[in-house]
Amino acid sequence: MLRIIGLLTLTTLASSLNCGIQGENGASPIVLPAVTESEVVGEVILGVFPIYNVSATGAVSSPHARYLRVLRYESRYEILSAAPFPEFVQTERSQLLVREVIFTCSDGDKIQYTIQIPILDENTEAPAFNAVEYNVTVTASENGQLIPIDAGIAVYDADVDKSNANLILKSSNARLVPLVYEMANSDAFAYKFDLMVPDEMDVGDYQVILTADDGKYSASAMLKLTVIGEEEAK
Ligand SMILES: [Ca+2]
Ligand SMILES: [Ca+2]
Repeated sequence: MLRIIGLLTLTTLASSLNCGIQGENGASPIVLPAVTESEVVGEVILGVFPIYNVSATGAVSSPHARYLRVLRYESRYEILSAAPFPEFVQTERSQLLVREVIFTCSDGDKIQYTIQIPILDENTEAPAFNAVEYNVTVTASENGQLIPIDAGIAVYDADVDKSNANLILKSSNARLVPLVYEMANSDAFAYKFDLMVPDEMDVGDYQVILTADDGKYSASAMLKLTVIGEEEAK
């Protein structure tokens, strides 16, 4: 039994070291240095790998293939950007660009490599409200409790890393306190923006400016709030 295991190990090692990228056997991904999304908007050489004894290369089918271009020379393999990285980050909603490639050795053996390029999201997307103006009517309460206002207000930030979409939501009326919930959304970070109104707010019409700030960009919307008395509501 021991002899068989030893033989298998030797065979695997021999075939995996037959050709390919020098110093790499394909067992673990090759991770290139991280780049920030705005760093690459045109063609840039991202990595140069010395190769040996390679007769052909072929990319494994990958949704990321269109973002990268590769050049194989006799003794090196180059990987270049083919599309702007902000486009990659936004479209794929990912910060890891992956390319898998199969090298064919001159004797027909094959070896597969995974190359990973971390692309760091930057704060490039501004917050956005789902409307420019909201209208809502609430009844003044008699019992001293706070009344949550649900005016259908939602705010989105399409950045990919949460640190670039951590919104601070405010109302211009200090007596209207934001009540914020995070919502599930695959295209952007999304927040439901309700308000708490104290019952002692006088009956009348109020115009409230709502703002969303991500630390770099901000957006605003108008809330037209009407407070009516208990009698009026009946
Ligand atoms: Ca971004
Ligand atoms: Ca943002």
